[in-house]
Amino acid sequence: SSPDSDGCTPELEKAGLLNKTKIAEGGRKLRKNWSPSWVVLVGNSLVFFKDPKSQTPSSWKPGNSRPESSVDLRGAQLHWANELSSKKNVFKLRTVTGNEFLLQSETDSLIKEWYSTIQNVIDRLDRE
Ligand code: I3P
Repeated sequence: SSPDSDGCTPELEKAGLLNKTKIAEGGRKLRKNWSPSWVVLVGNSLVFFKDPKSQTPSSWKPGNSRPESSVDLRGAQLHWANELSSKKNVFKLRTVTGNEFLLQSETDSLIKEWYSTIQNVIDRLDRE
Protein backbone atom coordinates (compact mmCIF):
# COMPACT_ATOMS: atom_id res chain seq x y z
CA SER A 1 0.00 0.00 0.00
CA SER A 2 1.13 3.59 -0.46
CA PRO A 3 2.72 5.41 2.52
CA ASP A 4 -0.43 7.51 2.88
CA SER A 5 -3.09 4.90 2.27
CA ASP A 6 -4.82 5.99 5.49
CA GLY A 7 -4.98 9.59 4.25
CA CYS A 8 -3.60 10.93 7.54
CA THR A 9 -0.31 12.34 6.26
CA PRO A 10 -0.80 15.89 4.99
CA GLU A 11 -0.14 16.32 1.30
CA LEU A 12 3.22 17.79 0.33
CA GLU A 13 2.25 20.55 -2.09
CA LYS A 14 5.56 22.20 -2.82
CA ALA A 15 9.15 22.45 -1.62
CA GLY A 16 12.09 24.60 -2.60
CA LEU A 17 14.72 27.15 -1.74
CA LEU A 18 13.71 30.77 -1.09
CA ASN A 19 15.33 33.72 0.61
CA LYS A 20 13.50 34.50 3.81
CA THR A 21 13.43 37.13 6.51
CA LYS A 22 11.03 37.58 9.38
CA ILE A 23 10.06 41.24 9.74
CA ALA A 24 7.52 41.13 12.56
CA GLU A 25 6.68 38.93 15.52
CA GLY A 26 3.22 39.36 17.05
CA GLY A 27 2.93 42.74 15.34
CA ARG A 28 6.30 43.97 16.65
CA LYS A 29 8.75 44.96 13.97
CA LEU A 30 11.98 42.97 13.73
CA ARG A 31 15.28 43.78 12.10
CA LYS A 32 15.65 42.09 8.73
CA ASN A 33 18.00 39.14 8.52
CA TRP A 34 17.76 37.54 5.07
CA SER A 35 18.92 33.95 4.71
CA PRO A 36 18.24 31.04 2.40
CA SER A 37 15.58 28.71 3.69
CA TRP A 38 14.24 25.38 2.55
CA VAL A 39 10.50 26.05 2.37
CA VAL A 40 7.93 23.29 2.39
CA LEU A 41 4.19 23.73 1.89
CA VAL A 42 2.45 20.80 3.49
CA GLY A 43 -1.20 20.64 4.50
CA ASN A 44 -2.19 23.99 6.01
CA SER A 45 1.35 25.02 6.92
CA LEU A 46 4.41 26.60 5.45
CA VAL A 47 7.42 25.00 7.13
CA PHE A 48 10.92 26.46 7.14
CA PHE A 49 14.12 24.41 7.38
CA LYS A 50 17.74 25.37 7.78
CA ASP A 51 20.54 23.66 5.91
CA PRO A 52 18.95 23.60 2.48
CA LYS A 53 22.00 21.75 1.15
CA SER A 54 20.85 18.54 2.76
CA GLN A 55 17.38 18.79 1.25
CA THR A 56 15.97 18.10 -2.17
CA PRO A 57 12.31 18.04 -3.23
CA SER A 58 12.39 14.34 -4.09
CA SER A 59 13.99 13.23 -0.83
CA TRP A 60 12.10 15.46 1.58
CA LYS A 61 9.55 13.76 3.80
CA PRO A 62 7.62 15.16 6.72
CA GLY A 63 9.43 14.26 9.91
CA ASN A 64 12.90 13.48 8.56
CA SER A 65 14.43 16.76 9.72
CA ARG A 66 13.63 19.34 12.33
CA PRO A 67 11.89 22.51 11.13
CA GLU A 68 13.26 25.88 12.11
CA SER A 69 9.74 27.28 12.26
CA SER A 70 6.30 26.80 10.84
CA VAL A 71 3.48 29.10 9.76
CA ASP A 72 -0.23 28.30 9.94
CA LEU A 73 -1.77 29.59 6.70
CA ARG A 74 -5.33 29.73 8.02
CA GLY A 75 -6.41 33.37 7.90
CA ALA A 76 -3.02 34.47 6.59
CA GLN A 77 -2.59 37.30 4.10
CA LEU A 78 -0.29 37.37 1.12
CA HIS A 79 0.82 40.51 -0.77
CA TRP A 80 3.48 41.38 -3.28
CA ALA A 81 5.81 43.70 -1.38
CA ASN A 82 8.56 44.97 -3.64
CA GLU A 83 8.36 48.32 -1.85
CA LEU A 84 9.59 46.61 1.34
CA SER A 85 12.95 45.59 -0.08
CA SER A 86 15.70 46.53 -2.48
CA LYS A 87 15.48 42.95 -3.76
CA LYS A 88 13.19 41.93 -6.61
CA ASN A 89 10.40 39.35 -6.46
CA VAL A 90 9.44 39.86 -2.82
CA PHE A 91 6.16 38.95 -1.19
CA LYS A 92 4.95 39.34 2.36
CA LEU A 93 3.11 36.69 4.33
CA ARG A 94 1.25 37.82 7.44
CA THR A 95 -0.22 35.31 9.88
CA VAL A 96 -3.29 35.87 12.06
CA THR A 97 -0.92 36.11 15.03
CA GLY A 98 0.87 39.08 13.49
CA ASN A 99 4.03 37.33 12.36
CA GLU A 100 5.31 38.72 9.08
CA PHE A 101 7.76 37.15 6.66
CA LEU A 102 9.26 38.30 3.41
CA LEU A 103 10.05 35.62 0.86
CA GLN A 104 12.12 36.21 -2.25
CA SER A 105 13.65 34.51 -5.26
CA GLU A 106 15.78 35.81 -8.10
CA THR A 107 13.74 33.60 -10.44
CA ASP A 108 10.50 35.29 -11.58
CA SER A 109 8.66 32.09 -12.53
CA LEU A 110 9.57 30.40 -9.27
CA ILE A 111 8.33 33.19 -7.01
CA LYS A 112 5.08 33.46 -9.01
CA GLU A 113 4.48 29.72 -8.53
CA TRP A 114 5.06 30.02 -4.79
CA TYR A 115 2.75 33.02 -4.56
CA SER A 116 -0.13 31.32 -6.35
CA THR A 117 0.32 28.00 -4.56
CA ILE A 118 0.29 29.66 -1.12
CA GLN A 119 -2.66 31.86 -2.11
CA ASN A 120 -4.60 28.77 -3.23
CA VAL A 121 -4.09 27.17 0.19
CA ILE A 122 -5.18 30.38 1.97
CA ASP A 123 -8.28 30.56 -0.27
CA ARG A 124 -9.12 26.91 0.38
CA LEU A 125 -8.85 27.45 4.15
CA ASP A 126 -11.01 30.62 3.90
CA ARG A 127 -13.79 28.54 2.32
CA GLU A 128 -13.76 25.85 5.02
C1 I3P B 1 19.77 45.65 6.21
C2 I3P B 1 20.20 44.66 5.14
C3 I3P B 1 19.00 44.13 4.39
C4 I3P B 1 18.16 45.27 3.83
C5 I3P B 1 17.76 46.26 4.90
C6 I3P B 1 18.96 46.81 5.64
O1 I3P B 1 20.92 46.17 6.83
O2 I3P B 1 21.05 45.28 4.21
O3 I3P B 1 19.42 43.26 3.35
O4 I3P B 1 16.99 44.73 3.29
O5 I3P B 1 17.06 47.30 4.29
O6 I3P B 1 18.54 47.64 6.71
P1 I3P B 1 21.61 45.45 8.11
O7 I3P B 1 22.28 44.22 7.60
O8 I3P B 1 22.56 46.48 8.60
O9 I3P B 1 20.52 45.14 9.08
P2 I3P B 1 16.73 44.42 1.74
O10 I3P B 1 17.85 43.55 1.27
O11 I3P B 1 15.40 43.71 1.75
O12 I3P B 1 16.67 45.73 1.02
P3 I3P B 1 15.81 48.09 4.90
O13 I3P B 1 16.21 48.58 6.25
O14 I3P B 1 15.58 49.18 3.92
O15 I3P B 1 14.65 47.16 4.97
